[in-house]
Amino acid sequence: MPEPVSSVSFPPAFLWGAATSAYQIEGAVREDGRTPSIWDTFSHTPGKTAGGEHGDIAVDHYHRYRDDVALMAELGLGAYRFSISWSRVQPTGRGPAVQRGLDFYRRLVDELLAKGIKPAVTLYHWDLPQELEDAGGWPERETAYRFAEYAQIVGEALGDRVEQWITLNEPWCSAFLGYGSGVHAPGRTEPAASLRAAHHLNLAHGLGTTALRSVMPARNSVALSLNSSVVRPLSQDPADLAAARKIDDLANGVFHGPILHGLYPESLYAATEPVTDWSYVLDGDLAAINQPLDALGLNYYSPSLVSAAKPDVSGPRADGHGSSEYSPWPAADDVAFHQTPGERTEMGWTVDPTGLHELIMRYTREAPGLPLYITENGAAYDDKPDADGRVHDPERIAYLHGHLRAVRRAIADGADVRGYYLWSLLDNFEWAYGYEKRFGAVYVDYSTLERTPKSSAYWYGKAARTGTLPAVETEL
Ligand code: IFM
Repeated sequence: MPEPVSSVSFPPAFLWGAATSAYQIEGAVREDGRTPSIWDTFSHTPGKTAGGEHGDIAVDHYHRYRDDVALMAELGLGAYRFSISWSRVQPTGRGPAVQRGLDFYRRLVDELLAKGIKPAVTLYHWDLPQELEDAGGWPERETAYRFAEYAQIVGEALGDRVEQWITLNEPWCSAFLGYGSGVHAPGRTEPAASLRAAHHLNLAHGLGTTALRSVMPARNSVALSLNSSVVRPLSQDPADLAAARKIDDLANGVFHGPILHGLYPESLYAATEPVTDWSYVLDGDLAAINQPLDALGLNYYSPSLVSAAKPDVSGPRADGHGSSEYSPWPAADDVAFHQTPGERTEMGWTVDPTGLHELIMRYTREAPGLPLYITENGAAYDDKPDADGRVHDPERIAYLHGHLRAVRRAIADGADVRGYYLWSLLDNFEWAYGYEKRFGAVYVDYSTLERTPKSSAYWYGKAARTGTLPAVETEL
């Protein structure tokens, strides 16, 4: 018998959080010593973002963080995942820290702790200091060493109060959207450089983990957040299965291979041979990357459906990662992406909670014993206030309900999922899409920056306070 909808309960210690990232919400890009990151440069380059929008003000969280924390507390959230702007802390990407930059995060953490909300810090959510990109960016090995230095600085400053640490958010996007398709900063379209970037991001994770642990109390947890793809083949045809395998290597194996198992898959080396010889993987790198983790963060939105490309078929790419004439997938011109069937969000991403269950179970097998967190999950919809100024978003409630049920089902199936961070707390700057895609549980009026919790925020807050999913039709 299917479980009655209103009785889906979570373990008492389950963390109910929301997530954001620095460039998407902070604004204040020229304050207190902060210098440009690659996203400042990219978003101010004509033609790179929808309507030329940028994060100069974003949702002004830098000045409104106290109100935002108060809102989280009123909703009943137990945890908040945010990222640190590297160029606020180290304006040139190297050398001593700017204390004014760190002080902002000290104040934010203190405010969260005072309200009983657990902070989770992400060190890198895509905003590389521009000076480091000018020196070559992630395709250069030096950037990994610079990241370790930065990790140590932030660990020293906040490690006494923040227990949950995430080194990198979605390194796939940094490497392959940033240096492959160029739809993200720094906007380079160099397949070989995208694979070098992936390796140096892995190295940065490993060196950063070691640096954090050298300065933080042992009780703290170090993880990273992967946007691992759930890759499904269009058919059981061997060519389609091979296409799915290739994308799985390029989306997942390229990161979890070295991080969890200390090796890159042989099939990845073989598939990428036309593009790179991997000579930048130096002796000792794989051991440096393969640091024991305390947890793994999974970000999930939608699955991918792939097949072998048919020579006579061409058409728009359907891999959901923005439009570019360049592919983010190196050496994969023989793979075609298909739209998965079903209802879609404003991003065009299919709503499919079964993918989240599948992903969790995969990592339960891939990394037995490693606690998992869903560090991002959510949906963009075309939310608008009604005549009374209230924002009703029943589609988002249904989305959250479906995906949280999938998480609960995975726990029942033996997965050790410890928490869930809704993406996102607030409507914000959705990268190349500017402000037109609203992922927030809290609506932001971009002309006044006024915040209005949507009905999904109240629904999710109730789930957080009770540990049980309210019925979807609950009017809150
Ligand atoms: O907004 C992004 C976030 O920065 C990283 N993960 C996906 C989200 C939605 O696209």
